[in-house]
Amino acid sequence: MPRVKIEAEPASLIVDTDNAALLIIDMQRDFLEAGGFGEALGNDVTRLRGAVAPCQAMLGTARELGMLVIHTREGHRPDLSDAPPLKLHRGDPRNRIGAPGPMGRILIRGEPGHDIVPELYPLRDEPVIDKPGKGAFYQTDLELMLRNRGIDTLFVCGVTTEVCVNTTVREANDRGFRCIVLADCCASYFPKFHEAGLAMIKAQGGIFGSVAPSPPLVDALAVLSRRGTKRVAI
Ligand code: TIU
Repeated sequence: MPRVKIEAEPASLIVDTDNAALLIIDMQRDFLEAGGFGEALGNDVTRLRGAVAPCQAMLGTARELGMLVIHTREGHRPDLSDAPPLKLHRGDPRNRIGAPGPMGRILIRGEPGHDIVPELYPLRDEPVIDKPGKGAFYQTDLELMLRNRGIDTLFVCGVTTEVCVNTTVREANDRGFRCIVLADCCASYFPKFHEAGLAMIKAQGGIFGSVAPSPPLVDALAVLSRRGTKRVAI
């Protein structure tokens, strides 16, 4: 059984990597690049760039090991029928969901801005979950996919720490999945919210999950890969 020990907070953990998946949340051009949804909301999108390289390293080592990798994207159908009016009517009408922007219609499936940044682009066999909400379990088949593959542990990366990452981790926790949030692989437009988002997850004995830095995990997974303990894909 391929196992890694992770020095996480609030406590160290042992993970059987055959039962773990890497979940990369919403690393989309709409959030990370100028002219997308994140900027339309008034944010400085450069604040998220720091998470890209750590995510790339984690993604590379997960792929080498044959770990299940799942990507998510927040966005809506072109006819907006899956978007609650409350969400649609938020903010300046010129910058709302569905409005035209330099990367196509804002936060709409199929538009360039909705897609994942090139550095972390999914491989053909990696599931991509299109989600209408902040949480990756809400109105998606993510839970079914995880249960079908016997996954009980999620390494969670992505943006933003306090919004879609936190919402997804809370949803996962209620469904019995253990989450290990990789701190440097997540980012927020607000550094204080990034820290608070991580603090809320690991407080009270890990009330929603655990938090760990990615580099030691990347190294430990690389050792497993070299030993040839690649997961047999289902
Ligand atoms: N606004 C913000 O911080 N985040 C989102 O709207 N979506 C995600 O976090 N993906």
